[in-house]
Amino acid sequence: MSDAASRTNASVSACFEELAVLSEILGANVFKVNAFRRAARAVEGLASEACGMELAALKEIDGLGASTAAKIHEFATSGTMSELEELRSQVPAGLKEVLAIQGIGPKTARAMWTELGVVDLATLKTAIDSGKVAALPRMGEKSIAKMKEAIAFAETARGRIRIGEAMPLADALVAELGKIAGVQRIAFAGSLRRGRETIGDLDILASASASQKLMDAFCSRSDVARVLGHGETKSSVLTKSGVQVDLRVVPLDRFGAALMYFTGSKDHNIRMRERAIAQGMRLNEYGLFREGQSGEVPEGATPVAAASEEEVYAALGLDWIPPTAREDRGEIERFTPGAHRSRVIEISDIRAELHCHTRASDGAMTIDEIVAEAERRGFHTIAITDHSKSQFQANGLDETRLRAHIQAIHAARARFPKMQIWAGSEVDILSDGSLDYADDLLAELDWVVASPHAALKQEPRVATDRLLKAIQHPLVHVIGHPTGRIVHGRPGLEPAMNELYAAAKEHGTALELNSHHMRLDLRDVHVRAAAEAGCMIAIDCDVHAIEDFEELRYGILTAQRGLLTVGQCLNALDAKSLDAWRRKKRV
Ligand code: DGT
Ligand code: CA
Ligand code: CA
Ligand code: ZN
Repeated sequence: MSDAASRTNASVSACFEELAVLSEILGANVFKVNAFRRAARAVEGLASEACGMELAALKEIDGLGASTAAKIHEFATSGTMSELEELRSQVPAGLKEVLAIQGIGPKTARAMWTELGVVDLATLKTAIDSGKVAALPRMGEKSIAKMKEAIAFAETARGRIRIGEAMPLADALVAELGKIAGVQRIAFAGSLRRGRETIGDLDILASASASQKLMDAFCSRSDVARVLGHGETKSSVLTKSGVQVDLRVVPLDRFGAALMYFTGSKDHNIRMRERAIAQGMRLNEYGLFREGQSGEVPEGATPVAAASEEEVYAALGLDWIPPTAREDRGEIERFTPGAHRSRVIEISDIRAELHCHTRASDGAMTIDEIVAEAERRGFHTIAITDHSKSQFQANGLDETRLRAHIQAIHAARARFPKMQIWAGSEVDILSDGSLDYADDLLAELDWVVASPHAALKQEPRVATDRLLKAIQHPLVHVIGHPTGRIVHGRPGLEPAMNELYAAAKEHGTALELNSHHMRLDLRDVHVRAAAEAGCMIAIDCDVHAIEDFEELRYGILTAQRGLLTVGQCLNALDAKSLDAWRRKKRV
């Protein structure tokens, strides 16, 4: 989290993109706007760090000029661009939310702002309701209806961040604070520990011999934008990226009870407190206590259990309940000692990646690089599934290129004799449910993932029929990201999920749990229902670059929330069984 770490090409590129958007809103000329956009793309594609380069070298880069190169230089030394700060001060902060609404670009945002006084979502809603937005040029009834929908969606999502953003932040914080002298234990709790797809705020719990020192360090980190509260046992800060972090310090011998309390969920905690009361005890963040003669817990009483979560659950007559199951969805029955339960999937069970993209379409790696990484991770199988021809913006493969790609993938087998390497495709499910390649070509592929990418606003019935058709297709192994939703981005298709589960089971087609934190599709409740319906689930990372393999962590948390058992996860099968499962679709 040092400053140097934030001066990456991605952050430089984001600055230029923001410069482009802000100057467009402010009515700058199109050449200037385009120069910023070009610079954003140029920096994004650089192989080395722009912030480490000399000014003269920067100017030579295709897509950069004297002025944009100077801005990079400024960013490298000061961590910001003065023109960007200047523009930010001229544009209302709330316009960012307005721009994030689908269908509102910088030009429309500018018109709404300058002509209608729209400065944030609230004023946008007022302007829509008063009919003023409809009076803008090129603004149809349909686009206004879509806008309203998008506003409602943005409002429900507001203030929460995706797990893929929260987790690295929490990991870094725990590692950094854990190094401070006197810190005995430290862990994150809350919705993040439960593995929810979005997180409201981060809850960190620590035990420390010198709590004031830890609190001071926490509140003075360079990443802190505002200190919301600074006490000896509880402090809260807002980071520069707008995330609230709460830190609580508790006695070491009460750490388990506190961890349990602050992990939640609230509903789970309520169930546990009721259970304690029914057994003549009281449960709070300080421990589990036996009530005295009066029916109250005496002052200064020693807890029955408090140091570890295991002890607290055991004293309540339960096995330890994993945080992902603490949602008051039947976990008490499930974790009663002696209750039958099949083992839920874990990250170490995963031995195959069945959805990934190479440079042939929109990935960053070669075939050999992907296979080598899969092998390094201890996987036995990799299926290469580049995009099909309709995905032209993702450089999807036409029939000729795909046939050559199949050859190239098969040729890699000689170089990786221990790996099971499959030539596949992520073939588009077109809006009517037909596939983007003809059956004869699909039959030449070892592995077929069929996914919806476009037409994601279909009526539920149309969407259901479209997906059913793909599930029933005899050559399709897996339905990739079945709803096409983006967490915080778009709701995606809303098919009758039960019909999909039934068909998937009947036709032996697996449903994907796409692990990427932007997708998590199927989502946790879907996984649970699909597993109960007897479907097979493929947990894949949709790898486009080497770091995407790490997204598996989010897929596994989601699968655990869905109580997916090892036996129902394709990627947990041994190499032979997985191949046998694959061949059922190839006779
Ligand atoms: P979030 O932050 O909205 O994603 O969700 P959580 O679950 O992290 O909620 P948060 O940060 O408000 O509180 C963390 C945990 O602390 C929560 O899961 C349960 C516990 N907790 C907080 N306030 C209360 C409360 O008023 N009653 C009970 N029973 N538990 C609470
Ligand atoms: Ca929280
Ligand atoms: Ca909190
Ligand atoms: Zn994909």
